[in-house]
Amino acid sequence: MPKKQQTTNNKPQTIGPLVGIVMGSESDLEIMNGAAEMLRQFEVEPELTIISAHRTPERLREYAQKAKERGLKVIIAGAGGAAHLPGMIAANTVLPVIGVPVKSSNSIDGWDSMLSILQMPYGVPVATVALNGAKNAGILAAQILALHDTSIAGKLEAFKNYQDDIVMESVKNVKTLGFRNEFD
Ligand code: RP5
Repeated sequence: MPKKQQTTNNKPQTIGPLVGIVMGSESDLEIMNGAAEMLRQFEVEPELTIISAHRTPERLREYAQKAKERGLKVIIAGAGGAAHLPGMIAANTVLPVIGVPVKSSNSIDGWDSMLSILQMPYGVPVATVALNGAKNAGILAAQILALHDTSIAGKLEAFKNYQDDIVMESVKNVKTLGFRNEFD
């Protein structure tokens, strides 16, 4: 459901999605859904669709060129194999693009996708996360939005604290196994 915000004349106005998640094929969805799940943890509901750089080049161009005027702030793009989607999205918009290399069925162990997304030429950056790192792409997108949204920033702080708690729980567990630790 799109969020509503109160306008000055008190009529609620629908806010469009702030993050667009795109991927080259439906076969990428299992991985790319991680970005959507992560964003929902910060109460950001992204839009999500399929765009293939090679099979739907016109659709790619239209999506990237209209993204800013449609109100998107960040685009997360994932693809496998010869993964030109993130780079070509970045070529057609000034919005920040986060690239997710996907280890797909047609991939040479993920390397083709990683290098295609990582090795962008000067002037057209793509912020590349780890292979299949869609969850981190979701967190990074939330961090970008949090620069201008204190509510998302607060949720990110809570997420960091939660991660700290999980590690400290492990520290306690490992201590009980009898290993030497003079730090804690
Ligand atoms: C890429 O080729 C897609 O992003 C996907 O990772 C991979 C395989 O696509 P399908 O053959 O499953 O459509 O373009």
